Amino acid sequence: MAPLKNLAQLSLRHPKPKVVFSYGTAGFRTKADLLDSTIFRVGLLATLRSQYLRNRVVAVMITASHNPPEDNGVKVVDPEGEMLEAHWETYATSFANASSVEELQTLYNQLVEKLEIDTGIPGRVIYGRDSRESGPRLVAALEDGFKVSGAEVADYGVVTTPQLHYIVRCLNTKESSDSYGEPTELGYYEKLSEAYKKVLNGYSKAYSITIDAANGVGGPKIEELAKYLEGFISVKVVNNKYDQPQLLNSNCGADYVKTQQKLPSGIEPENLKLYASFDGDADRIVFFFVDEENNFKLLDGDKIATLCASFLHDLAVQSDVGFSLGVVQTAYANGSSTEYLTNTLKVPVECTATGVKHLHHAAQHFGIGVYFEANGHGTVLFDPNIIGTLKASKVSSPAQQLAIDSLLALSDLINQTVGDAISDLLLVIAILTIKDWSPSDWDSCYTDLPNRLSKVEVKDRTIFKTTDAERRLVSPPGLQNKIDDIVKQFPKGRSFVRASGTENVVRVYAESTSRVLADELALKVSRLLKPPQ
Ligand code: G16
Repeated sequence: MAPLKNLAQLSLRHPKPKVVFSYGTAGFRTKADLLDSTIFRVGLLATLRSQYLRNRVVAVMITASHNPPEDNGVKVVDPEGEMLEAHWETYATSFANASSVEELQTLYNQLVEKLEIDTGIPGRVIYGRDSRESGPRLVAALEDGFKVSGAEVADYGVVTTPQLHYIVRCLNTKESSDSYGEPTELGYYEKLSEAYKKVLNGYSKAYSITIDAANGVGGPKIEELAKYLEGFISVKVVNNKYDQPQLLNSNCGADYVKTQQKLPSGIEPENLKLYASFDGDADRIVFFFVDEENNFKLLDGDKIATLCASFLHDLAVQSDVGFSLGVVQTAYANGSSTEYLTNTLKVPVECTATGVKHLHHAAQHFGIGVYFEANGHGTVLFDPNIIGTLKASKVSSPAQQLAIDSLLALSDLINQTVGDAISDLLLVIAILTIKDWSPSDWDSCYTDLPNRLSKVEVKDRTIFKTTDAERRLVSPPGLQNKIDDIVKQFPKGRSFVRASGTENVVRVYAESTSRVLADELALKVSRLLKPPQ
């Protein structure tokens, strides 16, 4: 095969640093100044992915989501808006780690040959980025990659991650009978707002909510959406300085609120009123409120999952269509939430490894699959066959018709491609409005076991290997037994350790019957990870 035109010349502009890259939980993620070569090479890989899929459009998102401002990242999105297929993560990793232009060219040739990719097809790739300062520079590296691969490309500018997932699916379904919508930001706002109005059919109460936008891209986008929902929702956005990227995720945002279990800066709460926090690229959301005794109350991904599962379960029964509904969680799910789902709501619960890609696939096995990570990342998937059945149902009562209409509208309101803070916000508000529930009604469904999520910096996090959906360590040898011995000393104790796929840390999760005990358990397990200095 002839060498790629310009590869040698353009590679020189993007030299590889002496770092080993790995396509992690959500793509490549590290300090932004190390990512130039990786993103240039992702340009080549994304083009090949499109060519392999016979010219379907794939997307590239440049974001580091909840990470600090100096980080950045990149991930490839498949044509239906799903995460990149797992084998291709390995190819991406090998491209990123090629130590010379010659090696990169060889890897490229080998992949083309192995998968019989027709590189005569141009390849179509769209791309977008979050509001980080390093974004434009990294976009330029990506565009250099496209100059080498000759892809047909379109730049969607600063968008939320879920908007790009939505757009790529729309582009790929444009001509088909299951068209997902207009492949534009405008199309996204119109689709969500129209669906919201349909879900709320007959409920006229306007909902007012304050949102902490983490000083990220979600702020201007939710303000834009709110214009389409005047009279239905009223949104006040705080931490909305998306044009000051050094403030991104700083003392605010979904990750801060979840891990610190406290209010973000910039919020002076009114008791019993609902608030929400987005993360930096608006693919996660958590809610919170302050009760009458001024206690901070977190309504995280587990609470969202249980709220949605119970609401959808009732609609499923009323629709009389008969399909399975299940919930997918990870090991980070609070033990009380799993117990509530299993014993009170009586819905099946599955546990997968961390990472939307794992939850998403597991949720596809259900007629309606609700998946949420405790950190607020999740959505609800409707099996396309269920949609068909709902549409074709012979209706015997107005109540049944209402349930069917609601389910169909919900399948449009809920982003089917990936967890989406904006879509999830509307979903939760719609459910609370229809149920006429206050935040404390929602919170009182079950009581979380007190828990603590800590980060520990270690010399080499790659030695931490897990099994059983990340609930147990198999390496380093002997460490799991020591954790088990500590856990036994705590009532309702549970703790596990895993290496983060987005930050250079090891995460320690602990829960027990009181905050003090959960903190103590987390501390004791954390100490095991670091040999005494
Ligand atoms: C990403 C993934 C999530 C995951 C989170 C933390 O979220 O999409 O599925 O829960 O990272 O992963 P880890 O514990 O491996 O660092 P985001 O919002 O940062 O893209």
